[in-house]
Amino acid sequence: MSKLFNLSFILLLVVTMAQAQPVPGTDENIPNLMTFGADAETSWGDAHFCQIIFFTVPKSQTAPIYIKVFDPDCGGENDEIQGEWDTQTSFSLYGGKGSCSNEDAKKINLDGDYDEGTLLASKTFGDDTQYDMKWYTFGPINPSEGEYIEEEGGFVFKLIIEGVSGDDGNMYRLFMSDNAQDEKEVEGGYAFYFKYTIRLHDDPKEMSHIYPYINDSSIVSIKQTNFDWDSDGWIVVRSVATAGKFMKISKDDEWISSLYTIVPEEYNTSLDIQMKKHPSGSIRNNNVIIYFENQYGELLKSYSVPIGGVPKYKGNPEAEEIE
Ligand SMILES: [Ca+2]
Ligand SMILES: [Ca+2]
Ligand SMILES: [Ca+2]
Repeated sequence: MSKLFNLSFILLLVVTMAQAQPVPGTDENIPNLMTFGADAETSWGDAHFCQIIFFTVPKSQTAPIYIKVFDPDCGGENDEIQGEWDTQTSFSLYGGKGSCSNEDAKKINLDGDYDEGTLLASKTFGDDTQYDMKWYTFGPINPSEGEYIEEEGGFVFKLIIEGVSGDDGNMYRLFMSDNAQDEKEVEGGYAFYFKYTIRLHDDPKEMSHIYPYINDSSIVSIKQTNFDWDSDGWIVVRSVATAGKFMKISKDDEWISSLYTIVPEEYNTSLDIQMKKHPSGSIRNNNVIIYFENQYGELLKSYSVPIGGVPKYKGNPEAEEIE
């Protein structure tokens, strides 16, 4: 990656990173992240029982930061019971050398050295009413405890969420805050991920989004893969060059992939992956996995807010219909 590109990318980050630290992000409009216990049937919508989310703190930030988890327990409100509540979910925060640059941490599975780095904090939650619908706070954390990654313009932390045991679904949200008491953004900070396991809305009027970033001019196509979509509605990609193209969606307990061709206008822009439910609203409590790869099989980064803003189609407005 060239120095010039680095600089322009970081400038884009700086100007677009308001509201960057809730995960799922405000623009994503996704209700919750989801991780099932490792003993769950995959047909409930989780196949890996893990989620890895990265947080970048700009190098200008010297004051401590806090990583907060809303509803970290699995029980009571906001979670999905199977039989009785018996699920343990661990949240582990890593920093230091290798934590975020290790290639295994950028894969879909918990294989190899995905947990490389220094374990800064970890907590396992069961059916803990004291954390039900409440925030749990990791920190204070010194920004320099993250791994410095020049391409990201700062120190990066890795949060691994793992469904250790049990068969229930744990829903939660995350926030990187500059103080322990409430949720206040770290200026210029942001979150990114390579794979999302999420709960979709029940309300068909809501549209959710994911914003993978096309960072490299060697990308000629991307492959999207999703799991257990229950044939619910549509996934449509929009971009500066595409008014709207359908991507394939999976059935119950099924993986499916489809290809999308990248054109040069899309380099250094985000794609807007729109997830729209079927208007009948008949599919409820829909948990799904989605990720994107380039033609080399490397996972693309998606950002909790779109880098460079939500992409606007720049073609003929009369052509603005879904192909
Ligand atoms: Ca259970
Ligand atoms: Ca929960
Ligand atoms: Ca599902």
